[in-house]
Amino acid sequence: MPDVVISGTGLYTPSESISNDELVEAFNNWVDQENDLNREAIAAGEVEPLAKSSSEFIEKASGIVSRYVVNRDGVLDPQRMIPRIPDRSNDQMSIQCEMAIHAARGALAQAQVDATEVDMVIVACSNLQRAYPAIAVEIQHYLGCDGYGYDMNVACSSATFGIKAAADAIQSGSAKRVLMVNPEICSGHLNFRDRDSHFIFGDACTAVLLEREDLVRRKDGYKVVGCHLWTQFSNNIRNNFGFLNRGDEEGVGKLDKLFIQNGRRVFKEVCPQVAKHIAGHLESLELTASDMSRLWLHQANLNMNQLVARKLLGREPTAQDAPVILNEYANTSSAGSIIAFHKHSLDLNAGDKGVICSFGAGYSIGSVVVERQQG
Ligand code: CO8
Repeated sequence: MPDVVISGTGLYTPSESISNDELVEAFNNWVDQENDLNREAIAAGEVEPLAKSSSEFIEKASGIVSRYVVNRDGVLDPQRMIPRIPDRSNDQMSIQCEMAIHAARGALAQAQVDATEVDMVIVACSNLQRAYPAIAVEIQHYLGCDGYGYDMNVACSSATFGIKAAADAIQSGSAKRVLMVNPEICSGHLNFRDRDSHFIFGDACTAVLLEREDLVRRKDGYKVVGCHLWTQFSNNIRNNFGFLNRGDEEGVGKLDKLFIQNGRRVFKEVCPQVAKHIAGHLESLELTASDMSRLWLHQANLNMNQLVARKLLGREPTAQDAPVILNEYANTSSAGSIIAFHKHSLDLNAGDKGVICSFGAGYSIGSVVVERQQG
């Protein structure tokens, strides 16, 4: 079977961002308005007053300091708290396609590959803006790629599952060059009026170009040493939004049609599983954690990443061991581990190995062990 190489990565970062303080101010203004509206019922003990959010809590509980968003005004307007994303006509490029094309151009340039040489496009992300046609086919059209494309969704693990699908396609001979993109507009499905989760997500798009090893022009890319995927059903992270919602009018607009999670349970159940998953994957490749120069982990929670890295390495991880980008980006779902890889992979030497690992709803975990190639 031919080897597969990650020869390029790209990142699109929206131009607008929101700091914790700005987000908390909007949330607390809304809380004041709601409590004022319910003043009498609260005084009579019939209604519990809503509690305020705090920047200190957010940074301490998650490590998040700010997040990029496709639109900040709509999110920060206490009367709305939903991003403003105007509909586009069918003749215009969709917003997810536009983000993906920005990120894809970066990956193609790094790999010195022309879009016409790509013969497969995979869009792998948590939320797709429409049912069909597939966003991947639209990207294929606007970039001028050959072959075929499709969309897939494994929530936060979409990118690593997408890399596995791309590597399988190349190794089986279905494709030679695969563009795998992760256009995540998490602000679209986040309840900015939920104190427990309003701070968690941000928007971004990543792109990864994978090529058959004998075709690469950029010689110092990363060979895919192995991929390992795992899923187990859980309701602890869930979103019931879908095309059947209109079949029950009473459910339309209810809070379960947005992101909901039991964050504590997720933290407790997923962390040990991730460490076990990576250790098992490395063992199957006759490697150990000490052979890894870097862990590019899913970026959901700083404490979570430190716990996973500590369990794996058996010591306190340094910033070099497991780079963090969630302070600036928050959780960008499937894009997170790829942003970490994109920003923190150029300094490794030929022969150095690392693991990209994402985890999230499903539950799902995907790990990709990679090795830096000689330039
Ligand atoms: N401000 C101040 N205080 C707060 C706030 C707030 N905003 N929120 C909660 N508190 C209080 C609580 O009321 C509680 O108070 P008390 O102790 O008096 O009861 C206290 O703080 C502690 O609350 P928690 O136990 O909830 O806090 P945690 O320490 O557990 O931290 C986290 C909460 C940060 C959510 C943490 O549990 C966490 O990060 N868990 C893991 C989450 C995770 O990784 N999820 C993965 C989801 S992503 C994914 O799979 C993709 C989904 C698809 C994306 C779609 C886009 C929207």
